[in-house]
Amino acid sequence: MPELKNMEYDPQKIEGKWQKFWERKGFFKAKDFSKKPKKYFLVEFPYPSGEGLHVGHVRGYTAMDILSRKARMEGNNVLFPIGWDAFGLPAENHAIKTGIHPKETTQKRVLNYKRQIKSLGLSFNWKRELNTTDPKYYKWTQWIFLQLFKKGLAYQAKIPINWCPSCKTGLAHEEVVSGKCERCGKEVEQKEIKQWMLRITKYAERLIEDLDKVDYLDKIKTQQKEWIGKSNGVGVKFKVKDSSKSIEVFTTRIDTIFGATAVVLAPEHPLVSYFVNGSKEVKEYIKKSKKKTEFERTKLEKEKTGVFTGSFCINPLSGEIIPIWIGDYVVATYGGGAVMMVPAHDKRDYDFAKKYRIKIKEVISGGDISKEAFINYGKLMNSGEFSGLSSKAAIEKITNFLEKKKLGKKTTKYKLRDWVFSRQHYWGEPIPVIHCEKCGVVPVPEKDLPVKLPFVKKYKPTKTGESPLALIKDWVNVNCPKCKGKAKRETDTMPNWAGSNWYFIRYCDPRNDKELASFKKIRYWLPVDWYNGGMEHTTLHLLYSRFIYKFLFDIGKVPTSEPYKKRTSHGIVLAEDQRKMSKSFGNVINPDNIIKKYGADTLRIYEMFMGPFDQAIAWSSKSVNGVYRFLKKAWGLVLDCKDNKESSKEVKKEVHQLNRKVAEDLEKMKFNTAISSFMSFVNFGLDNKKEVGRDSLERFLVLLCPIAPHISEELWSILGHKKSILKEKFPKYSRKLVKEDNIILIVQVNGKFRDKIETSSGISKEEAKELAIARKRIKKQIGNKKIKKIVFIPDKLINIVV
Ligand code: ANZ
Ligand code: ZN
Repeated sequence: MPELKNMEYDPQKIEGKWQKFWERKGFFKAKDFSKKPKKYFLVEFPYPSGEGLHVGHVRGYTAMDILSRKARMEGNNVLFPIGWDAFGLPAENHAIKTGIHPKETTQKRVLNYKRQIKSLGLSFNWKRELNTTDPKYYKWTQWIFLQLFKKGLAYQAKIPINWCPSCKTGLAHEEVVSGKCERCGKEVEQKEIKQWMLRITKYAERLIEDLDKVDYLDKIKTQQKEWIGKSNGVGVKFKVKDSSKSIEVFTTRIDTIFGATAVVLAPEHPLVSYFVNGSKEVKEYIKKSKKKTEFERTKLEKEKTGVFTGSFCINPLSGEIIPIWIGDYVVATYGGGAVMMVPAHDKRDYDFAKKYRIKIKEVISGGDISKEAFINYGKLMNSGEFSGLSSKAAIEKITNFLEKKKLGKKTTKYKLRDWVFSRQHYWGEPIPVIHCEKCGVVPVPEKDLPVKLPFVKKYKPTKTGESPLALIKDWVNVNCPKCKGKAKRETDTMPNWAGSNWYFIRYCDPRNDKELASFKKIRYWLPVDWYNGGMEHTTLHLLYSRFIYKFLFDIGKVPTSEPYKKRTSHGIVLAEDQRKMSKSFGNVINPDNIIKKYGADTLRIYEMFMGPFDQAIAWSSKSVNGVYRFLKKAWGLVLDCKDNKESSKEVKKEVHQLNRKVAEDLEKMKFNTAISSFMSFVNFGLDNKKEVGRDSLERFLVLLCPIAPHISEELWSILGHKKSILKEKFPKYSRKLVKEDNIILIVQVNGKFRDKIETSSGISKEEAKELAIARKRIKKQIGNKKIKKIVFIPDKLINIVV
C-alpha cells in the first residue's frame, strides 16, 4: 500500500465521518431482554448550563465510554444512556435576568451539549434520551411523591430551615456548604416556614447497613456513613430539683457521668420556656441564638455562649446538685437537644466551663485537665463504685445500672435529618397536592398527573417568599378533588434532586406512559452495574437516590434494595494554574477548542492519561500536545505495515504484554498506566519497524479502539477491513507469551525478608506497593504502623520501611 504512506493523520477528516457511521448503524443500541449478559453503565446526566460541557464531564464520561465500548466488544448487551437534568436555579436566574422562558433556554443548551457530546464520540444510546423537565417524565417524579405521601413519608412541617436570602428559597441541609448557599455563596439564615419534608431518617439504618452489599470506593462509603452519623449512646434522665420534671440528655460517654457538672439545653428545647420565668437576659439570649445558623453555632473553634437558667438538677449517679444552662452549641434537632456537660473530658464543655466558671471534675485518668480536656478513653476515677474500671467496661456497667433503675436507656441516634423537599421556585416539578379549606391536604388524583407547570410572566419569587406560581390565580384556584369545594394548589416546587432520584430507572423504559417503567424491563436491567460520578454528590444525589430506590423497593416497584452495584468517582479537572476552572478567573478550558485543534481522540486519551483517575489534576497543554504526537506516531507505524507479514516473537511478546496490561488496567480504572503502555509499544514498534507485522498492529488497534475509537476505526479500514472494528472481539492475551516475562519480587519489611510475589515484569513502584500490602503476611507485619519509606528495585525487590 505505498500510496498510503503520504496520508497524514487528520482527525478533522475522520472523526465526524465515523460518528455518523456508528449512529447510522445503531451500534450503541441496548436490547431489552437480549440473551447476552447485560451491563448497565451509568454516568451522572448533566445539568445543561450556559457554559456548555466542562472538561470535568469529559473525564467521567470518557472513562465510562471506554468501559462500555470494551464490554460490547466482550459480547455484552450494554446500556449506556444519557439525558438531561434540566430543572434548577441557573436557568431560572437567567429567566429573571432576560425574561426568556427557562424552557427555551434549556432547549438551546441541550442542543449545544448534545453537539459537544457527539463530537467526543461517546457511545451513548440516544434512543433512550430523557429530560427531567418533560411533563411525560415528571409525571412520574410527581407520582413517586404521591406514593411517599400515601405512606406518610412526605409530610409538612413548620420548622426553622436554612434560608438563602439571595435566592429567596429554603435549602436542604446538604445544599449549605460552610454556612453558605451552595448556589450563590450567600450566608444562609434561619427562617421558620412550612415545608414539605421527606422522611429519609426512617431509612437511616438501612442506608448504612446496605453499604455492605455494594462495591463503592471506600471513601464514598465512609463519607455516607459519616453523614448519616450513627451514634450508639445512652439517654439519661436528670431530675430537676424541686420539680416533677426531668431532662433527658443523650451521651456517647456514659463512663464520664460522674464528671457531669451541669446540664445544657438548646435554646429551642421545649423545657426552656418552663425555666425562663420572664428573665430578660435569658429571653434575649434565646432570641439572638435563634438567628444564628447551625453551622455558626456548632463550629468547634467558635466561642461558646450561654446563660444560666437559675434552676438546678440532680446528677443521677453522683447525686450532686448541678446547674441547668442554656447554650447554643447544643443543637435542638439532635439527641433531644440536651447534653450533660462534662468539662474535664469534652472540648466544647471545657471551653464553656472555663468561660462561665463551672466546676471541672476529672473522672477519667490519664490527662492533665488543668491544661485541656482529656477526651480519650481511660480508667475511671472519682466515680464511686465504678472507679478503677476501664471506660469500655464502665460504659457497659453504668448503662446496665441505669437501665435497671429505669433512669436511662441504650439509644441510637443519627445525624441525618429529614430532607427539606420544598423550593419556592418556578422552574421545578410542582408538588402535586391541593389544599382544601375543608379536607386539608388532598393529593392530586393519579389520573390527573402530571400537574403541569403553567406559563408565568415573572420568574422572581414573590415578596412573601412564595414561588411565582402563587400569583397565577387561575392555576392556583381549583376545586377540591374530594369535596369539590374551594381549594388551592400547592405552589412549592420540588428541589432539582427530585428528577435525578430515579432517572436511571426510567432509562430502562423511557417512553412508558402507563408506569414509571415496566417491571420486566427494570428487572432485566437493574441494578446499575457501574455508576461513576462526582465525589461532591456522595451525600446528595447518591444518598437521595438510594433512599428513593429503597422506598420503591418497599412498594414493589423495583427488584433489588440497592440501585448501584458499583460506584466510583473521578477527580476534578483543575485549570492549568492549579485553581478551579471558573469564568471569573478566565481559565476555563473549552473541550470544543481542544477537539478543533487536536481531535476528540487526543482529548479523550489526554483526559484519561493526565493522572490517576480518582485524583484531582491540573490541565496541561503540553501533555495534550504529547498525546497528539503519540497518535501521529501510531498512525505512521500502522501505515508502514507490510502486507501480511508476521511479527517477530519479540514483538508478539510485547503486544501480548500490552494486551494484558490494558485488559487489567481498564477494569481497575487505571487508564493512565494503560495509556503509557500503548505509548511504549508504539515507541518499541518504531524502533523495531522491520519486525512489526500486521498481526500485532491489528491487535494494537483493537485494544486502542475503546479509548481512541476514531483513529482505530480509520486505520482498521485503511488496513483493508470492510467491517467496523467495533465488531471485533476484545482480544485475549496469550498466557504463554506473557508468562515468560514473569518475575519474582522479593518483599521486605524493614529490610527483613517477609514474602515473595510472582508478577509481570516492569510493574511500577506504586503497583508493587499495592501488591505487597495486599498480602496477608505483609499486612500483619505493617499493622497500623505508618509507612515511612519504600525502597524499590524494579523487577527484584521492594522494601517497606515502617
Ligand atoms: C457527655 C460527654 C462526655 C460527651 C464526654 C462527649 C464527651 P456524637 O458522637 O456526635 O453522637 N451531644 C449530644 N447531643 C447534642 C446536641 N444536641 N448538640 C450538641 N452536642 C450534643 O456525639 C455525642 C455527644 O455529643 C454526646 O456525648 C454529647 O456530649 C454531645 F467526655 O455527653 B457527650
Ligand atoms: Zn375538600
